[in-house]
Amino acid sequence: MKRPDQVKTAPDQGLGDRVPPGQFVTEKFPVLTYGSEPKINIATWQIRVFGLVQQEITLNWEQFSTLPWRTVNADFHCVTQWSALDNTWEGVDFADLVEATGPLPETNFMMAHSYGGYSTNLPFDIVMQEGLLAHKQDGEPIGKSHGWPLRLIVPSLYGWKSAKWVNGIELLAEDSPGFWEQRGYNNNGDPWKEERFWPELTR
Ligand SMILES: Nc1nc2c(c(=O)[nH]1)N[C@H]1C(S)=C(S)[C@@H](COP(=O)(O)O)O[C@H]1N2
Ligand SMILES: [Mo]
Repeated sequence: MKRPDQVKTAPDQGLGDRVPPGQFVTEKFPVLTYGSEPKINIATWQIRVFGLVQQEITLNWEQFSTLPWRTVNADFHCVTQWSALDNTWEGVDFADLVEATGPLPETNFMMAHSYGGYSTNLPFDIVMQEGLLAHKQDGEPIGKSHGWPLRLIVPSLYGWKSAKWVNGIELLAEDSPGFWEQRGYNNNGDPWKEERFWPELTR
C-alpha cells in the first residue's frame, strides 16, 4: 500500500480541508463492486429490518415509497483513494425506517445486508444520525451498478460502508465484521483518520 505521504493529497488540488488525506478528487463517479452485480426485480424487491427490534418489518417497493423522502448533499470517499464531491442523494431517512420497528435499547451496532451477499457493519448511532436509504443520485434513479433501487449512504465513513442493493438492516448488541471488514478493511472506516485497512497491514 502507498503511504499517505507518497501520494498527491487534497491541498495540492486547492480544495483545502474538503478532502481527506490520501484522496484524489474525481469528476466521475466510478463503479466499485466486488463480484457480479445482482439482478433485481422491483416487483419482488423487499427490505427487512430485524434483530433487536420490538416489531420486525418487511416492506415491498410500493410500501417503502410511501415513507417521507429527503435530499442530502454529501461527498463520497472510497478507500481506493477517489473522492467524488457534491453528490445529491434522495431517499428515506434510515432513522425513519428503523424507528418504525422500535429498536431495543441494547442496540449498539448494525449490519447492512445486500442482494448478492455483501454486508457491512456500522455503529448504530452514526447511521441513525446521518444514514440515508437512497433511491436517487443527482436527480435520477440510482444506476443499476450503483445500487438501484436502494443503497445506504453514510457520508462520514469510507464508501464500502455505503452498501449498494441493500435489502436488510440487522440491529445488534455486539459488533461483528461485514464482508470487507473480514477481509482486511478497517472496522471503523473513518476517512479523516485514514482508517483504511487492519492496523497490522499498514504498519
Ligand atoms: N453490495 C455492495 N455494496 C457496495 C460494494 C459492493 O461491492 N457491493 N462496494 C462498496 C465500495 S468499496 C464502494 S467505494 C462503494 C462504491 O459505490 P459505487 O459503485 O456507486 O461507486 O460501494 C460500496 N458498496
Ligand atoms: Mo470502496
